[in-house]
Amino acid sequence: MDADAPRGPLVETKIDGSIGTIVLDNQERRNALSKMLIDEIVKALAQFEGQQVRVVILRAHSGVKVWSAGHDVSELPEGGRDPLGWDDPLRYLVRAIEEFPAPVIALLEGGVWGGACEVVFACDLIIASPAATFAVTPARLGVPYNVSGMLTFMNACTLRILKEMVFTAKPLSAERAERLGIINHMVPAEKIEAFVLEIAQDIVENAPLSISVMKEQLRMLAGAHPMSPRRFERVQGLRRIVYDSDDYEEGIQAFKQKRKPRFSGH
Ligand code: LCV
Repeated sequence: MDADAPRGPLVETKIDGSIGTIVLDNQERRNALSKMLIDEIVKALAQFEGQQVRVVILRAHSGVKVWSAGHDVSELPEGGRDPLGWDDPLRYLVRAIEEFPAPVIALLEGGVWGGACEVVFACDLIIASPAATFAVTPARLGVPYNVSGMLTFMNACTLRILKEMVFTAKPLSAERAERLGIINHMVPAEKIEAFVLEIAQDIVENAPLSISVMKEQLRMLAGAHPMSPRRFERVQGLRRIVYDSDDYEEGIQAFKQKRKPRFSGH
């Protein structure tokens, strides 16, 4: 496909009763979370909010091998600038999901990579097919993940499991994720859509205001980690060393050149 050709929508959306569904629809780029794709998801969420949708299902097409390949690497800044700053589209999407006034359910099939893991972990419920996997990949690219993103991950699993995921950058299976309580349910692919719709309908039948306020309370309580300005500044200084490093540059170049990175530690 001609890279410059105008492309149709990158997501499909629909509303059935009080249930809104967003389908990631950019398979040729493995649903990489580009600014364009993220803008369409955020726009859909805003429309759903305007129409008092009571549950959102965020999914890819049935049978995908890759749910999302994570942050669009071609949009990462080349050194000298924080790659995951406040205004990065990925950060914006995570906040939009966390602040959406109704539950967002991630329906997963296929691989979830990098920043897409944070997007999924920011969702309120996660239901995955056995083929789904979760790979947290900053170390694979030499990226210094940001503080609120690490907190999203910390709220999704124990510190020891998170360390294994971030240090190895290897995919974690849906079976193990369910066993560890990282996801709510693992459901066979042929049954997952009906299963998710049933849970969504259960939620729709309850009081939306009560649910919305409990979701916001839990967001505030889960984010209530005291970090002094001094500590925050120290973390930002450490992160700058990483995104100014040769290794950050090498990670991105290696990805673009489709080769294994050779990290020097500088
Ligand atoms: C841009 C892509 C991408 C992509 N960006 O298909 O968490 S952090 O800190 O790491 C954060 C910064 C982050 O999220 O970084 C991204 C982390 N993601 C990954 O490391 C996964 C990178 N992608 C892959 O490993 C493979 O694409 C998977 C295994 C997901 C799928 O492999 P498959 O063989 O099915 P291709 O690799 O051939 O990808 C198809 C097209 O999508 C592009 C890729 O460059 C290719 O484009 P071309 O046909 O132009 O070569 N693509 C894939 N992922 N994250 N573009």
